[in-house]
Amino acid sequence: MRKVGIVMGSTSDLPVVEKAIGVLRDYGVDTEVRVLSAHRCPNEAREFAASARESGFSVLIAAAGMAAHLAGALAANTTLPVIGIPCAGANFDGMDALLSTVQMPSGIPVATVAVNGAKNAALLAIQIMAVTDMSLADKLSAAREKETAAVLKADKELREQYQ
Ligand code: RP5
Repeated sequence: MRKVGIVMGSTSDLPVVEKAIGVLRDYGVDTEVRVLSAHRCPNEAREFAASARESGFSVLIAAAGMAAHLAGALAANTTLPVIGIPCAGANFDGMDALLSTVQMPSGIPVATVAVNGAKNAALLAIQIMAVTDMSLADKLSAAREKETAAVLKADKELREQYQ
Protein backbone atom coordinates (compact mmCIF):
# COMPACT_ATOMS: atom_id res chain seq x y z
CA MET A 1 0.00 0.00 0.00
CA ARG A 2 1.15 3.52 -0.76
CA LYS A 3 1.56 5.83 2.21
CA VAL A 4 0.43 9.21 3.52
CA GLY A 5 3.04 11.84 4.31
CA ILE A 6 2.28 13.99 7.32
CA VAL A 7 4.43 17.09 7.51
CA MET A 8 4.32 19.73 10.20
CA GLY A 9 6.09 23.08 10.23
CA SER A 10 7.23 22.73 13.83
CA THR A 11 7.05 20.18 16.62
CA SER A 12 4.81 22.74 18.34
CA ASP A 13 2.15 21.57 15.82
CA LEU A 14 2.42 17.96 17.00
CA PRO A 15 -0.47 18.06 19.52
CA VAL A 16 -2.79 18.86 16.59
CA VAL A 17 -1.12 16.49 14.15
CA GLU A 18 -1.26 13.52 16.53
CA LYS A 19 -5.01 13.20 15.90
CA ALA A 20 -4.37 12.68 12.17
CA ILE A 21 -1.66 10.13 12.88
CA GLY A 22 -4.05 8.26 15.18
CA VAL A 23 -6.87 8.12 12.62
CA LEU A 24 -4.56 6.94 9.82
CA ARG A 25 -3.13 4.24 12.06
CA ASP A 26 -6.67 3.16 13.08
CA TYR A 27 -7.42 2.61 9.39
CA GLY A 28 -4.18 0.70 8.88
CA VAL A 29 -2.71 3.31 6.53
CA ASP A 30 1.07 3.57 6.41
CA THR A 31 2.35 7.00 7.36
CA GLU A 32 5.60 8.87 7.41
CA VAL A 33 5.73 11.81 9.83
CA ARG A 34 8.14 14.69 9.24
CA VAL A 35 8.96 18.16 10.56
CA LEU A 36 9.89 20.35 7.59
CA SER A 37 9.53 24.09 7.71
CA ALA A 38 8.79 26.05 4.53
CA HIS A 39 10.88 28.95 5.84
CA ARG A 40 13.42 27.34 8.21
CA CYS A 41 14.46 24.53 5.85
CA PRO A 42 12.89 25.41 2.49
CA ASN A 43 15.32 23.27 0.48
CA GLU A 44 14.53 20.10 2.43
CA ALA A 45 10.78 20.80 2.26
CA ARG A 46 10.99 21.26 -1.51
CA GLU A 47 13.06 18.09 -1.97
CA PHE A 48 10.60 16.09 0.12
CA ALA A 49 7.65 17.25 -1.99
CA ALA A 50 9.47 16.88 -5.30
CA SER A 51 10.37 13.24 -4.56
CA ALA A 52 7.12 12.33 -2.75
CA ARG A 53 5.50 10.45 -5.63
CA GLU A 54 8.56 8.29 -6.32
CA SER A 55 8.96 7.80 -2.54
CA GLY A 56 5.61 5.99 -2.49
CA PHE A 57 3.27 8.63 -1.15
CA SER A 58 -0.32 8.99 -2.36
CA VAL A 59 -1.33 12.06 -0.40
CA LEU A 60 0.47 14.67 1.67
CA ILE A 61 -0.96 16.34 4.78
CA ALA A 62 0.71 19.59 5.82
CA ALA A 63 0.05 21.22 9.19
CA ALA A 64 1.30 24.69 9.99
CA GLY A 65 0.40 27.79 11.94
CA MET A 66 0.77 31.57 11.63
CA ALA A 67 1.73 32.56 8.03
CA ALA A 68 1.12 28.95 7.12
CA HIS A 69 2.68 28.49 3.71
CA LEU A 70 3.88 24.91 4.21
CA ALA A 71 0.96 23.23 2.42
CA GLY A 72 1.22 25.61 -0.52
CA ALA A 73 4.98 25.24 -0.69
CA LEU A 74 4.68 21.43 -0.81
CA ALA A 75 1.84 21.62 -3.35
CA ALA A 76 4.03 23.81 -5.58
CA ASN A 77 6.52 20.95 -5.84
CA THR A 78 4.28 17.92 -6.34
CA THR A 79 1.19 16.92 -8.30
CA LEU A 80 0.06 14.66 -5.44
CA PRO A 81 -2.99 15.94 -3.55
CA VAL A 82 -1.99 18.11 -0.58
CA ILE A 83 -4.30 18.60 2.39
CA GLY A 84 -3.60 21.60 4.60
CA ILE A 85 -4.32 21.79 8.32
CA PRO A 86 -4.24 25.38 9.56
CA CYS A 87 -3.02 25.26 13.17
CA ALA A 88 -4.22 27.79 15.73
CA GLY A 89 -1.33 29.78 17.15
CA ALA A 90 -1.06 32.34 19.91
CA ASN A 91 -2.94 35.02 17.96
CA PHE A 92 -6.09 35.36 15.84
CA ASP A 93 -7.49 31.92 16.84
CA GLY A 94 -5.91 30.35 13.74
CA MET A 95 -7.54 32.77 11.27
CA ASP A 96 -4.05 33.75 10.07
CA ALA A 97 -3.17 30.12 9.29
CA LEU A 98 -6.61 29.42 7.81
CA LEU A 99 -6.37 32.21 5.27
CA SER A 100 -2.72 31.47 4.49
CA THR A 101 -3.57 27.83 3.79
CA VAL A 102 -6.92 28.13 2.03
CA GLN A 103 -6.34 31.19 -0.15
CA MET A 104 -4.12 29.50 -2.70
CA PRO A 105 -3.78 31.34 -5.98
CA SER A 106 -5.29 29.62 -9.01
CA GLY A 107 -3.37 26.65 -10.38
CA ILE A 108 -1.89 25.10 -7.22
CA PRO A 109 -4.70 23.72 -5.05
CA VAL A 110 -4.51 22.88 -1.35
CA ALA A 111 -7.50 21.02 0.14
CA THR A 112 -7.87 22.92 3.38
CA VAL A 113 -9.67 21.53 6.42
CA ALA A 114 -10.89 23.47 9.46
CA VAL A 115 -8.53 25.13 11.94
CA ASN A 116 -6.92 22.24 13.86
CA GLY A 117 -9.03 19.86 11.73
CA ALA A 118 -6.58 16.98 11.85
CA LYS A 119 -9.21 14.25 12.00
CA ASN A 120 -10.87 15.44 8.79
CA ALA A 121 -7.47 15.79 7.13
CA ALA A 122 -6.79 12.13 7.85
CA LEU A 123 -10.26 11.06 6.72
CA LEU A 124 -9.95 13.04 3.50
CA ALA A 125 -6.59 11.40 2.81
CA ILE A 126 -8.18 8.00 3.41
CA GLN A 127 -11.09 8.89 1.12
CA ILE A 128 -8.64 9.80 -1.63
CA MET A 129 -6.89 6.44 -1.21
CA ALA A 130 -10.28 4.71 -1.05
CA VAL A 131 -10.99 5.73 -4.66
CA THR A 132 -8.96 2.66 -5.62
CA ASP A 133 -8.85 0.75 -2.30
CA MET A 134 -12.18 -0.93 -1.53
CA SER A 135 -11.06 -2.20 1.90
CA LEU A 136 -10.56 1.44 2.98
CA ALA A 137 -13.92 2.39 1.41
CA ASP A 138 -15.61 -0.36 3.47
CA LYS A 139 -13.94 0.88 6.66
CA LEU A 140 -15.10 4.44 5.94
CA SER A 141 -18.68 3.24 5.40
CA ALA A 142 -18.62 1.26 8.64
CA ALA A 143 -17.35 4.29 10.57
CA ARG A 144 -20.10 6.49 9.16
CA GLU A 145 -22.75 3.92 10.10
CA LYS A 146 -21.36 3.95 13.64
CA GLU A 147 -21.57 7.76 13.75
CA THR A 148 -25.15 7.70 12.50
CA ALA A 149 -26.11 5.16 15.17
CA ALA A 150 -24.49 7.30 17.88
CA VAL A 151 -26.45 10.41 16.85
CA LEU A 152 -29.74 8.51 16.63
CA LYS A 153 -29.11 7.03 20.08
CA ALA A 154 -28.40 10.51 21.49
CA ASP A 155 -31.53 11.85 19.79
CA LYS A 156 -33.65 9.08 21.32
CA GLU A 157 -32.24 9.69 24.79
CA LEU A 158 -32.76 13.47 24.49
CA ARG A 159 -36.35 13.07 23.39
CA GLU A 160 -37.01 10.71 26.30
CA GLN A 161 -35.41 13.18 28.74
CA TYR A 162 -37.38 16.23 27.59
CA GLN A 163 -40.71 14.82 26.53
C1 RP5 B 1 4.93 27.62 11.86
O1 RP5 B 1 5.07 28.55 12.87
C2 RP5 B 1 4.75 26.29 12.54
O2 RP5 B 1 3.96 25.46 11.74
C3 RP5 B 1 4.12 26.62 13.84
O3 RP5 B 1 2.71 26.46 13.80
C4 RP5 B 1 4.43 28.10 14.03
C5 RP5 B 1 5.29 28.38 15.22
O4 RP5 B 1 6.45 27.58 15.16
P1 RP5 B 1 7.43 27.49 16.43
O5 RP5 B 1 7.95 28.88 16.63
O6 RP5 B 1 6.60 27.01 17.60
O7 RP5 B 1 8.50 26.50 16.05
O8 RP5 B 1 6.03 27.59 11.03
